Amino acid sequence: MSPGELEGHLAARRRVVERALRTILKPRAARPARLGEAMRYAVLGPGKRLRPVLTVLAAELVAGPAAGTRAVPFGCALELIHAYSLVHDDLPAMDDDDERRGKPSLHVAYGEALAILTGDALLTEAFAVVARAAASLGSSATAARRAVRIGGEIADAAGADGMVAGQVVDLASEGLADVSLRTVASIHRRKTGALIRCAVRIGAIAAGAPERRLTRLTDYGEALGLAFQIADDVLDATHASDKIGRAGGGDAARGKATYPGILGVDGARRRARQAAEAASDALRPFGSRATVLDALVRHVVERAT
Ligand code: GRG
Repeated sequence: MSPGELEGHLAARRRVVERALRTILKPRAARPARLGEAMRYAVLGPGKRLRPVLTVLAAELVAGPAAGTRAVPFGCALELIHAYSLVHDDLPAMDDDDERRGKPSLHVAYGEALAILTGDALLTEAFAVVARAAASLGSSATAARRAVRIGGEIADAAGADGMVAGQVVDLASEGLADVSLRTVASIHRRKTGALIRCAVRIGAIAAGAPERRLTRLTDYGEALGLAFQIADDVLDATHASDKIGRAGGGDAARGKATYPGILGVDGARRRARQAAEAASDALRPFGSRATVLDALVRHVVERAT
């Protein structure tokens, strides 16, 4: 599949996701206007929507286009959590970044207190979205079980054993001289990988994937998450600021533990390519129906080469 064809597939799903996000974030009577505005600023900027698009693609792969449409709100819930994580990550107490997605970070635009509260609101809203979307899976006991499972999967991926854990270990490792490859892998698996893996899984669960298919898609999501994070590290290390929406070189300046820091840029690229191969292997049972997911992981790695 050519890069143009892949972009066409992604853009179509991105449009549906953007529309749903705008509906989720429309002004509400009980919500302070400035909070609503800050939530929209955090979420509706020029992001790639990788996580919700993955959710939709995984659901489509398992059960066709209608299943993809039903999975949209679950993917949007993950995008709200992703946006909250970026807002909090940019805060002075964390990575202290003034820019995100080519714009002032939320705390620069709205102040630190509102940035913290916007993150809180987005995280909470994510679970409200899951609860409201549960009905879209149907009224059967099976549908209810799937919706509850999706809520649990999102909580596990985002919480104290997932993304938050990764962030805690990442901050604790900053500036340390000899962080092992194993620690870097564990930080990345939780900090970035957990939400990406979860995005694929909840799409598959919403669509009713049999467990053996879910296992393969989980393997895909894990390998994609790894490839994505290594590619981001490489782009940061090679100062490709146009591709990452922030100034490059930040990881090294902060003494962050990264793949290029340990393996060198070429070694990191090799590791990313291996992860992409593993992701492609996991898709094999789906045959030609999985060409978009396959092209996506290849594209993630090629961006960094
Ligand atoms: C604050 C609990 C807490 C967690 C923060 C994910 C994260 C954890 C911080 C982000 C730090 C960072 C820049 C990681 C590199 C990989 C990454 C997640 C990049 C941003 O995701 P994209 O590229 O962003 O999907 P867009 O803007 O396209 O949505």
